[in-house]
Amino acid sequence: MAVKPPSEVIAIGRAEKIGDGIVAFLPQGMKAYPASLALLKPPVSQGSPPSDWAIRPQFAQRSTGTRVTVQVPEGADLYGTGEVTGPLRRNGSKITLWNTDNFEYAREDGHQLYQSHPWVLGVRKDGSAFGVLFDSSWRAELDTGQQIVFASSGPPMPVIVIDRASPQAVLQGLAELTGRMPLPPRWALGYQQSRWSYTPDTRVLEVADEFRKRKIPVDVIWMDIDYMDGFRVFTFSPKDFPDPKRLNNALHERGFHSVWMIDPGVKFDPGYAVYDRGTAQDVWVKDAHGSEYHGEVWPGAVAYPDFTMPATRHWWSALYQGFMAQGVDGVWNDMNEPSVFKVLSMTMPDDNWHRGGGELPPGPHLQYHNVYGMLMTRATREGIQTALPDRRPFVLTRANFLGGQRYAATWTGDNASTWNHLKMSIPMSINLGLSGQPFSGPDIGGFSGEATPDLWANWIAVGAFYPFSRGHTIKAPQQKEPWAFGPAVENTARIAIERRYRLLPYLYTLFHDASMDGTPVMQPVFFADPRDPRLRSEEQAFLLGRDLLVVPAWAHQPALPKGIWRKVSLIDGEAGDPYQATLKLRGGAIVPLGRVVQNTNEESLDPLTLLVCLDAHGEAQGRLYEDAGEGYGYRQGNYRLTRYRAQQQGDTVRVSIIGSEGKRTHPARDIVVQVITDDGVFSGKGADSRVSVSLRNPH
Ligand code: NBV
Repeated sequence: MAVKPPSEVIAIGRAEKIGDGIVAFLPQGMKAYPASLALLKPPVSQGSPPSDWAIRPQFAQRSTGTRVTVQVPEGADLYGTGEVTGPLRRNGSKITLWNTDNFEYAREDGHQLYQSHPWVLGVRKDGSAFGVLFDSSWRAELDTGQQIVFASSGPPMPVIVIDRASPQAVLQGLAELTGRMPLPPRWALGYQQSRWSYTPDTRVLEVADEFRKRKIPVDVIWMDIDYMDGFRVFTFSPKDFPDPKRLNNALHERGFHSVWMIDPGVKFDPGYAVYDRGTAQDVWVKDAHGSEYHGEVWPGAVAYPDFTMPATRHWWSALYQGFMAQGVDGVWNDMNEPSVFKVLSMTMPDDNWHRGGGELPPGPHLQYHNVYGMLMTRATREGIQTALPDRRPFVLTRANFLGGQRYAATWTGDNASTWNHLKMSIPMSINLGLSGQPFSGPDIGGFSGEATPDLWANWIAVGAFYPFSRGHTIKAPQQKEPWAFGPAVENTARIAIERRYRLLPYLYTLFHDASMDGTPVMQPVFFADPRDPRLRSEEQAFLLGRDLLVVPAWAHQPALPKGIWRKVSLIDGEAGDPYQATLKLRGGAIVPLGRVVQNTNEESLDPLTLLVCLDAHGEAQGRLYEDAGEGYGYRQGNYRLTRYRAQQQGDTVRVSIIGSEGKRTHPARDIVVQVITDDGVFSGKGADSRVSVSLRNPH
């Protein structure tokens, strides 16, 4: 009897250039590029790849699925691979791509979390870079050793390789392929406060008022599952949240926005309108025998919408019409791995059946599990967009997939109040950014367990600089609001959050950049100099954009990029606080700052402050992006992107506008320029776009 070889090589059937420095490889037998959930649109061939193209996948068929191997150029450092625990540098790691509700990251040591990104970024010794995208949603193991091995439980898939001059350029290529994060509303960049749960509605307002009373800036308050009527999605508890519209109005009056949770599981409860209508429209995931599948979650038995079906997504989207009409501003999609209680797998069976439709073929859960959350957020986003066509949707999701930045921001799930999880949060968010998702952050303070005042203070001091900055906690007696740890920690929190608010004009400019070309907001330090081998593993310090380096107070002796980096101070009092992260400005950069405001509804840019750090030639440049902060006027050109230049001539630094874009008129406002030098900070003021600063009298 012939023994089947364990692995049969499949030749490359087609290799096609599909972009600048981008080649798609199709295994033999694959006639056309199949429907892709990761890609924004089907790739279009631009002819043959360059003859010297170096990185090529090798495909093999195995009894258990498909194995793809890619040789890693000698000395290359690997990154990306999505949301996983462990070091920033991914060489030598093994992860499982199978979205998993992973409380405290305890399962599989956190090598399998809520999201899947079949994507590896490589940076060669010379600073040039490549990326490998395995275009498959099936369960897979991703091994990033001497070679990259992607072992999928599914059929052969296309593999796309990007090869460009720098890691930044490779990430732009990833964004060309998988799409960009749409520009969020500006309020979503503010500090946000959550807990499981603020209930009843009066408690929500108490917390909101407490922030205002204590003058701690904040923009958003979050409603976790307990606002619902018996955990039925799209309902409100008649006892605790009898009038959500009134609550939202009251929050809006206080300058807050509100985000409310919606889970995918719909209570199996004949008589409950959402369940009844879903059943009538036949939207549920089926088991292997074709019956409605039920799993158990918060409400007890639930049915799960089959988001692979266009009709289901349409039905789900329509549910947001009434929901958003309650004055809800944003939506939080949780439990969408999908999570199922009381089963070992913690999710639905592999052979449950998704019916697909449109471009998606029908298939088993094993195929669609990893994109369940992404398809849910796609429908959520579309629903919000239809309900509130003039607003920018804000969706936060726990589960997602490569390309999911098109639909939702993300947080890193149920972390713990430990030092380890605080430290890990930085490489996790950086690697999400290096996997296409610029808008992420962990639960500040840690979700589960008790945070000591010291830990919480350290966490908020750094947490103010995550792209997504939200404090959250599990249902437990401990309060984790900024004032819950006593006056000293409250002061640390106020300073940290005020620093974020001063930086919002810069942050918003970075979000604008990310929405244009996929450049991450939070960046690894090696982005400052991809050729410098010392920076490749730095994972405590990080960059915000190109110009600002954040060094946590606990990060001892991080490797810093060469060149001029000068310490800057944003808030009086920060110097005396041992918890605050050190912020360093790059020589050659101008960073725009606003005033401290209590929320983003307040005008913060009069005066506009420009922080200047001159390079060795006495020059610096920077940009400021401004628009209405909400809505789509910016797409009609109603924005302003201003470029500033500072030049030293003798003892004077002159700052002027060297270009601007957009129809938004140039606002009449004061400009304060602060030039950071080794001898101190020199300031100047001006009413218009030309400001001179004398370098004779430091502050
Ligand atoms: O809805 C409750 C929680 C939520 O607070 C948390 O952020 C999610 O990650 N949710 C998980 C469900 C229960 C977790 C034990």
